[in-house]
Amino acid sequence: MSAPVRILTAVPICDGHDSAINTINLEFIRHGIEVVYLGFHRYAGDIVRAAIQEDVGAIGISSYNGGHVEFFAEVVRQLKKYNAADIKVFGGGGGTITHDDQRIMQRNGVDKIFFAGTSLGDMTQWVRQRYGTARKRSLGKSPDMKLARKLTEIEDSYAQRKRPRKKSAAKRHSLGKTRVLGFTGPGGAGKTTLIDEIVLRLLQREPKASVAILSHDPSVVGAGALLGDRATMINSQDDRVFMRSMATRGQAGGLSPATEDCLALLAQSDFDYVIIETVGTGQEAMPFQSKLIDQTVLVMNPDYGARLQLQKIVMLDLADIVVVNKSDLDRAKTAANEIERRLEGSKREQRLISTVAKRHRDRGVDKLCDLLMEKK
Ligand code: B12
Repeated sequence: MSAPVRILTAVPICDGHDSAINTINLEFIRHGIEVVYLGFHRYAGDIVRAAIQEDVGAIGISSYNGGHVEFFAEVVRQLKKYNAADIKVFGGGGGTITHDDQRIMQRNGVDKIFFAGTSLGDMTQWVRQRYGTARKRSLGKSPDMKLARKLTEIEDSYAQRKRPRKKSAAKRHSLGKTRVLGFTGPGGAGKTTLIDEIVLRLLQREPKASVAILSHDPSVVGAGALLGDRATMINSQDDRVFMRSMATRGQAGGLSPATEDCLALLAQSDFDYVIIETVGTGQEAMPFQSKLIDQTVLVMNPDYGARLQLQKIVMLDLADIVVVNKSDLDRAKTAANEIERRLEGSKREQRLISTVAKRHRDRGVDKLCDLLMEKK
C-alpha cells in the first residue's frame, strides 16, 4: 500500500464559478486522489497557507472571472517565498484562459492549464502520473511546514503499514497549557461551522493564542477522499490557526488509523488549543478513547427522530457537553427538553447548550466557548 496522491483545489478571490471544480474533485476522488477543497472566493495567501499545512503535492486552481495570469503568478510567488516551490500549480478555466495566457503562465512557473473539451479521465490520469511519484522536497523551514511534514510521515507510515498500531506514548500531564477538545456528532449537525465560530472567539478572546484543528472526512471505499471542511471554515483561515484534514482511510468509527499519533504530535507542539473533529458519526460511535482529550462535545441536530432514538446514542452517556445546534428550527425546544431528560439519567456532570452556529454572534456559541475555556 502506498500513500494516496494528495492535492488541494480552490477557486480564486472574486470568483464564484465552482461547478467545474466540484465535478473535477469528484472524478479525482473516484480515482484514489485525496482532495483538500478550500472552496471559492479564496485569497492567494489562504491557498498557499492551506497547501503548506496540508502538505499537498500540488494546487489545482479553477479560474473563470479573469485575472488568472496575475493570480496564478501570485500563488507561485508565495510558494517560493515560503520555500515551498516543490508544491506545483496547475488548473483550468473553460473559455476564459487563452492559449496565449497559458504560455505566459507556464513561464511564470505554472505546470499546466487544461482547456475546454479535455476529458475528466485525461485530467485525472495526468494528475496521478505527474504528482503520484515522490517529489524532491525543499527544506522545510517554517514551523507550519515542519509540522505538516511530520504529520505526513505519520500518515504515510500507516498507509504503508509500517507502523504498529500502538497507543501513543504522550501523556496528558505532559501537555502543559494545551487544551484538547473533541467534537463529534452526526453528519449535517453543523460541527464544522460550530468549530469555526469557536475558533473565531478563541482568537478574539486570547489575542496571542494559537489553535490547531485536526479534521476528518470519510474516504470513499477503496478510493480517495474529499476533505472539504476547510471550505466551511472561514474564520480559521488565519496565521494563528494550523489546520490539517485527514481521511479515515478505511477505518470505521469517525477517525483515521493515524489520528492518535497525529493528535499526540499536535498536542505536544505548543498550541494553546487543539480541536479534533470526527466525521459524521452513527449511534454506536465512541470516537474519543484518547487520554489526551480534555473535553468532548457531542453536536446534535434537533431532527434526530423519535425520543426513543436518544436511548441508542452512546455519546450521550460519554460527552462532557451536548450541543443542540440549529436551535432556530421548529423542533429545537422539544429536542432540548428530550435530551435534558435523557441526560438526567447520567451519573456524570454533563452540560446541555443550544446554539445556532450559523448566526453571527450567537449567544449559545459564546456560552459554549466559555465552557471550553473554563478549566484552562
Ligand atoms: C456555468 C457558468 C456560470 C454559472 C456558475 C455556476 C457555478 N456555481 O459554477 C453562473 C450562471 C452562476 C455564472 C455566473 C457568472 N458568470 Co459565468 N459562466 C459559466 C460558463 C457558462 C461555464 C463555466 C463552467 O462551469 N463550465 C464547465 C466546465 C467543467 O467546463 P470548462 O469550463 O470547459 O472546463 C474545462 C477546463 O477548463 C478544465 N478546468 C476548469 N477548471 C479546472 C480546474 C482544475 C484544477 C483542472 C485540473 C481543470 C479545470 O476542466 C474542463 C475540462 O473539459 C462560462 C462560460 C465558459 N464557456 O467558460 C461562463 C463565464 C465564466 N461566466 C462569466 C461571467 C461574466 C459570469 C458573471 C460575472 C455574470 C454576471 N454578470 O453575473 C457571474 C459571476 C458569478 C460569480 N460569483 O463569480 C464569463 C466570464 C468572463 C470573463 N472572465 O471575462 C464567462 C466566460 C461567460 C462569458 N463568455 O461571458 N456563470
